[in-house]
Amino acid sequence: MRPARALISVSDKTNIVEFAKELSRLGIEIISTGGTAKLLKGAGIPVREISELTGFPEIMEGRVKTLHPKVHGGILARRDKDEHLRAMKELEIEPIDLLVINLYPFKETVAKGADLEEIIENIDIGGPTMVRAAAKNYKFVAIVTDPADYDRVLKELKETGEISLKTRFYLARKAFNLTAHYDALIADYLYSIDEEGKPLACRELRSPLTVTFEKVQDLRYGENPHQRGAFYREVFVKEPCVTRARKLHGEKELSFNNIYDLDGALNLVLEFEPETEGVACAIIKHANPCGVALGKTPQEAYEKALKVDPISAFGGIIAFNAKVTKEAAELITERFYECIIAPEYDEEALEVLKRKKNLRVLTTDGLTGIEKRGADSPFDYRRVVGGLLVQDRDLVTVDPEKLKVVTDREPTEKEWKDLLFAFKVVKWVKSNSVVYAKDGVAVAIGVGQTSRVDSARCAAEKAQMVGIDLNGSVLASEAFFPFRDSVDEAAKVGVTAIIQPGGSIRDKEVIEAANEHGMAMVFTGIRHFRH
Ligand code: 93A
Repeated sequence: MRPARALISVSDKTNIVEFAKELSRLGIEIISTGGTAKLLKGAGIPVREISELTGFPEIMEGRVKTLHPKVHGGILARRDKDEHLRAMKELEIEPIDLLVINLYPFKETVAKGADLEEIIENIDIGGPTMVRAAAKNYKFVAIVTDPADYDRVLKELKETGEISLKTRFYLARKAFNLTAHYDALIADYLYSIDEEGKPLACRELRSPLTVTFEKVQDLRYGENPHQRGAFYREVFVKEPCVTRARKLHGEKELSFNNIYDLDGALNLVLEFEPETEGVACAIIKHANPCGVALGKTPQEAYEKALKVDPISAFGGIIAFNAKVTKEAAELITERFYECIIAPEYDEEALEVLKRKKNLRVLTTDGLTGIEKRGADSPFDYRRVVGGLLVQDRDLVTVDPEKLKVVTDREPTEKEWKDLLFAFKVVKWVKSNSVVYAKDGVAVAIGVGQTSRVDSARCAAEKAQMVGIDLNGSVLASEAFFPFRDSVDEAAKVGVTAIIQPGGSIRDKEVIEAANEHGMAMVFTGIRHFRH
């Protein structure tokens, strides 16, 4: 296809003057809309105004400028059909062979915090209409929507005088991808507000699903080297999360598994308010914590977390809920870790961490934002072959007022503290999970066994191996005990109190076991399965 006429109408005017100049030099006639025409004319490029082509003025502040049969006929006409050619001739419709269009900046307008009226004005109607028309007719027409493609098109035009079918198909695909994403963005945004533009406290599960993702980057590979991988993020999300985190240091790119583990690490520490509950440190391996502790300082929290399982910690991911100090950084750099994520770093801490060339250091830019969690990213997605499971994220924390003591004995004050800590940690451990805790440290973590009693046993055995005494610890289980066996196991190693959802048909037997061992037991009524 040898283009004779181009219509240029762009909001993002990056490189458009250079591109148009070259097109014009190649003898292609240029038609353009208001702002674009002004810019091109200003640069000395011969331009025909769109109103001249349509014989109709741009009206309603530009809302209607290209929505005209002379434009759409010129784009959509099949050049191989007599009837189409006849209609063009009779109605004096001029063919338009090349379109250069990008759309009103809807996303950017939302991002800058504009009011609803301005946001609505930035819903492009004429642009996508032309883009879709041109993409549909790619056999005869070329549609360029991305300034990154200007060079490719120019090169081809200069070398061959044509835009090949291959390129037109490539451009058409991209064009439909753009309009599909653009409309999804609008729907996504509108589902996040009420009719007056106020953000909704929580979104509903929508049908059809219109959550928009944008590609951040390709990754070196996926979970394994033979799998391709890429990283996408939800568009309208402001809460502290790994997808918004900023890398401050570390030459190596984040990997698929790094990002997944960083997510788990950050979720866990964000359970804890630094001011009221203390500094939390979590060390994560394969999405599971191998060390979690609270401390008065990051150093203390880290040291306590590390002691639990120093072997597993090798090559792990570390997260803090508070500013990282130099003292903590010094200790961290004594060992090999992949990544660290925290709201902030002392300047000196950052200098210390930067000595490790491959340690990726990430910040949430001061955000701890526990209260904001889930506001604009309320869903959890699980992929199954051929489909998608969608659910609310598990953002529930227990209300201490609603806890039920079911044993003869009440937990002591110290036990209460550890029980609540352990139940927050166990939420982020893969099921079946149990967490033993003592003095604000998860002293043993039972991870992902297919039976609960195995999780309880494995964790206790591991603690023994490391030389940790579980005597006087408490235990949290993310789901109810189907039998009394786990309670008996816990008693053997000296657990004095247990927290669990309750709700088993054998609750009575389980409570009896706790009473027999002189334990306190608390029911939360909340289950935290994590598959
Ligand atoms: O307001 S619109 O929805 N109605 C139209 O008829 C129309 N035609 C082009 N938006 C329309 N456009 C858009 O204007 C293009 O998609 C482009 O983003 C923008 C370029 O406007 P200007 O050339 O005035 O800067």
